Parts: sequence; structure tokens; C-alpha cells
Amino acid sequence: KVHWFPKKISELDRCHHLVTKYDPDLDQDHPGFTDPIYRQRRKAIGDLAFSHKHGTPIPRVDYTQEEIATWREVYSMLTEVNTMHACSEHLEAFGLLEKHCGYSPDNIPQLQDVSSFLRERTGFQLRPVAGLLSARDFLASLAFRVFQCTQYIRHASSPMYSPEPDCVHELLGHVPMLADKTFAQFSQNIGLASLGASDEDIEKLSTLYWFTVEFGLCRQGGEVKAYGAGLLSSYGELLHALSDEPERREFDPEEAAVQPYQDQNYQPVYFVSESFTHAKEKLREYVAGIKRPFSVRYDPFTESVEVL
Ligand code: H2B
Ligand code: FE
Repeated sequence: KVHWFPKKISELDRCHHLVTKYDPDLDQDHPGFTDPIYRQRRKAIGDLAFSHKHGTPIPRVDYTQEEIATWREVYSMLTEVNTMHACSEHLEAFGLLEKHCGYSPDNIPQLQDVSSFLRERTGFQLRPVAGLLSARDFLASLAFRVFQCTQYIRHASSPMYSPEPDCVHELLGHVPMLADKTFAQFSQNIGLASLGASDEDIEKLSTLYWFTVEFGLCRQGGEVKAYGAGLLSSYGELLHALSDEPERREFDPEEAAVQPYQDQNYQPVYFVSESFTHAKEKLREYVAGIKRPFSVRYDPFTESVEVL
């Protein structure tokens, strides 16, 4: 039996299954767990996402001074560290986002503005999501060049860390990379491979996503640079990844897809790619080996997948 999967972009309205284990209502270690006002605010912003329908504008959020202060603190820290350690694609896009999309220490960019920017660059668009999404739903949206993006911000007591994805992670980690054409294609290819895949293959593709899109390293000009969003949105893990502590291996999808990972602590292993073009080629070979009783092709004119 093949799992249901979206065939056209508007069917992503049905891909909204959340994993609640790290949200502030249930996770006792969440910095906002004992703050009812934070939880209420986080829920109100999440509810905007829950009722969102494809094709309608993403609601604007009027962020409070406290939220902007959290943003300012992490923004200043990350821009400083990332200037030295982010890959060139990230830095180039970041400059454009500062110029055109309201990226600044004093402003949390609006998802609708960022979405319009990405669409012009790579055809990617954002869609608001209420929290951590199931891997199957999250990957399925990538097949349509849709990135599901949280809109609330982490708790003020902990500007440098959040157990769940928040807008700092999405806007400072993921968005700049999605403005790169090769990386965008790489992301969509993981998404296409996930459609209707078995639970076992979804697990492998999530792990592959983890070691590339979230925690990937690459070589540029004789140095190791970061392109993973989990690194570019956490200077602690970024410095750890580039230090002598962890193991760094050459990227190989077969290996990365089955490597056990850490979602509570820094990774003990990272994978280094030669370039995105190279990573994309290797992924293509890997994906060709996944068994499905059909194949899929994305049609950008109708924003739908053809099942062959
Ligand atoms: N959901 C959200 N909202 N953001 C993510 O970055 C994310 C997700 N990543 N769900 C997914 C899971 C990833 O960890 C893989 C595909 O499991
Ligand atoms: Fe992420």
C-alpha cells in the first residue's frame, strides 16, 4: 500500500501533522514551559498558521518589543560568527535579504516579504506552520518548492537556543540557502523522493536531510564552511562542528542516510561536501536506488506532480 501524498500544491493544506514533543505545552525542558504568557502567544501565532490556506497571503505578525529584543541579540551574535564560517552562497543571499527583505537587528522580517523574494530567486515559497511538522509532511512540501516555516520566536530567557524550530532558525538558517538555485534543486529532489515512500525510506531521507540541509559542511577555497541551517542558526554548534572535537567525513548519501543523529545535543559526526552540485549528483544516484512502484515528475506550470 502506498501512503497518500499531495499531487498538487494546494493539497499541502492537508500536510499539517505536527510532532508536539518539543513544544512548550508538553516539553518540560522548553524555556517557555513555565511561562503561560509565552505559551499563549506562541499558540496564537501557531493558530494563524493552522488556518492558513494555500494561495492566500501569509498574515503579518506585529512582534512585541520583547520579541524584537530576542531577535536583536541572536541576530548580532550570528551575523558576526557566520561572516567567518558560512559558505559563500549563504553570505551572498544574506546581503540581499538585508537590502530587500527587512533583515536587520531591529526588525523580524515578515514571512510574506521573504516568500516573495525567494520566489523570484529560486521559485521557493514559504508557508506558515504551527510547529515541528512530521517528516513526511515536511518533505512532501519541498517537492513543490514550498518551505514550511514557523513564525513565532523562541523564549526571551534563551536567545541562543530553542528545542523546536522558530523564526530565528528558519529566517537566519534556512532562508538564505533557499535563495541558491543549486541548493533549491537539491532540496526539491529530497522532497520528490519522499512522495509516497515507505516509512523506512522517509526515515532515511529525514536523516539525509539532517546531515545536509540542517548540519551540512562544505569545502570552499581550501576551508571548511557551513551550509546547514542548524549550524548557521546556532553559533555554539557551528564552532563545535569546525573544532577538533567531532568527526568530519566525506559526504556519501548511503552513509549519511543511516548515520544515527542527535537532536538533543551537538552532533558527533558531520559530513563535508565538495560543492552543492556534487552533493546534488550524489543524491540523484542515491534516490535512483529507492524502490517505489511508480515515479514522479514535477510540472512547474501546473505546480503539480505527475505520477508515472
Ligand atoms: N518542521 C518544521 N516546522 N521545520 C523543520 O525544519 C522541520 C520540521 N524539519 N519537521 C524536518 C521535520 C526534519 O527534521 C526532517 C525532515 O525530519
Ligand atoms: Fe530546520
